[in-house]
Amino acid sequence: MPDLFDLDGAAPLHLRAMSPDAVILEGFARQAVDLILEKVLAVARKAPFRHMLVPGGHRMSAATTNCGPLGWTSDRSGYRYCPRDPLSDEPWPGMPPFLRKLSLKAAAASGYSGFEPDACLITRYAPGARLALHQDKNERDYSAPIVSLSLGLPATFLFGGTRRSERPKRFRLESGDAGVWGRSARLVYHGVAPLPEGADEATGRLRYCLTFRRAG
Ligand code: MD3
Ligand code: FE
Repeated sequence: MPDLFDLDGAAPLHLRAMSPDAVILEGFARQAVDLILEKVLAVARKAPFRHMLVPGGHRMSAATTNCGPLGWTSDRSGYRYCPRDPLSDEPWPGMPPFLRKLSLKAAAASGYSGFEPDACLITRYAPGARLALHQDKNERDYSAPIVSLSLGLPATFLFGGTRRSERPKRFRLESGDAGVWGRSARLVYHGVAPLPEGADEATGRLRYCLTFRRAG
């Protein structure tokens, strides 16, 4: 494995704090982008990306899939975590150990030891796709952080407050950046601005975001 992941080694961590409990580990997984992408595409061969229907009746502009024991799903009646892919009625693909370990290292580097994710939601953005301001509150236990890995085209992340009315601050998320969101940041409103056109050497005109969660 590349040296970068020897956190006991000399690899420097570039931290950007959005708030006291929301931190970006810049370039944390930059050396692993190709391998992460390979794992994502392997998951998507078994559980294809799809545009979920949301309670308002619209379809999401971003496409999603999952790996791990639980997967995030949505339909007209609401959001929930399920052990099976509703498209196939099969269990979600297993969480690749390499991805799980990366998420544990990012969590540990940010002060969360013992992170045990049971869900990894993978979101794919094409140009124009966005994620409206929302809270992640379908998980059972908010004491666990959410760990994210960004892959491919850069995006503008919107980081608000615990009330929807708070105007969000904008941050750029680049390929290989990790994020760790816990404690006072766990229930913050956040979103992603419409993805601009671009060309990434690994993903072409796409962005992927992996979010590791303790859902059940
Ligand atoms: C801050 N995804 O999947 S990842 C999501 O870039 C989601 O695809 C965004 O929001 C994306 O729900 C952002 C970073 C992230 C994830 C969860 C958070 C930031 C968060 C939960 C609370 C606060
Ligand atoms: Fe979210």
